[in-house]
Amino acid sequence: MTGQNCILLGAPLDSGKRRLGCLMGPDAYRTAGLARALTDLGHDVTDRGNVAPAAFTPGQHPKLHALEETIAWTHSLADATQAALQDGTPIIMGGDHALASGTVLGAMRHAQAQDRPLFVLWLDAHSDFHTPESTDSGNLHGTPLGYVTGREGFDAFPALPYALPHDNIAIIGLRSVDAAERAALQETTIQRVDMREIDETGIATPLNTFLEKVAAAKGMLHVSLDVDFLDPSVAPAVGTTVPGGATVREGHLVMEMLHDSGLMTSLDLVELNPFLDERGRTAQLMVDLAASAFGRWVFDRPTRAY
Ligand code: Z70
Ligand code: MN
Ligand code: MN
Ligand code: MN
Repeated sequence: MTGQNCILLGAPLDSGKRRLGCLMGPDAYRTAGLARALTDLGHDVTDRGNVAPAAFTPGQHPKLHALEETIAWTHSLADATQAALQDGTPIIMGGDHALASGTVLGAMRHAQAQDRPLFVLWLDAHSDFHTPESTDSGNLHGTPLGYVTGREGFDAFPALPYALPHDNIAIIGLRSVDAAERAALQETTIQRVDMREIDETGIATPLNTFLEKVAAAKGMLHVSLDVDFLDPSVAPAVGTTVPGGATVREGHLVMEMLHDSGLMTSLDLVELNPFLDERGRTAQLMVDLAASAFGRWVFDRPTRAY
């Protein structure tokens, strides 16, 4: 594959939960050398700086934290992601996972304009499938997949052009799913890959199943990588640590397979909290994983044809 046009977008959104720090994420990725890692691989890289939320007036909601701010970010990030997709491959440097309501919405609009289906790969310990009603925590970073699939209760958010079909989604890395999310997920055809399945079959098998589906549909593919997909022993810089996560090797394998597939059209890097990091090691690991997704390799090998 020849060089891509990588477009870095900073999304210092910290409104999706109460613990602060993800707003430092974009600068941590810049400090860890994300742009340089991509240019070293032969890509063109443009850093468009940080996106800002649309204008909003903070309100008081009995349960939901920072609803208006999160909605304001959803508007601006959808616009910024859609615009970047017209020029290249956006890499969104988060920011907590509430930002994906905006980035996936932008990707949905772009895919629709291209008359192509959008697929979403969610790499996460959590399913983030709550609605504003079903969430116990009130943290909207637990809701973006609920929003983009058209679940109820998101009336104050930007209107969706269509509901993202369940068949177009895979969640890999699951090990912390709330009861209400599990009940709702089990009613869907979303491909749900928990750590047990990864242990039993390896991570390549379910990922191949999904990538084959994307390729057969000539789809676009948005990938949303939550730091807590990884085990906290190797990625400590995250507010919600869940033991038993993906290894460094599993993380790289997923990213290498994404590169070889040639299918990924946009990428979120979310939930990095540099305030909780140890000498930048989590930021560095996320940069290395991104590099694998853009073609860093050890040896050439015949690539699988999807
Ligand atoms: C829980 C909730 C969550 C990410 C934590 C956790 C949600 N299901 N998502 N970290 N990325 O509060 O709704
Ligand atoms: Mn808007
Ligand atoms: Mn998440
Ligand atoms: Mn998570």
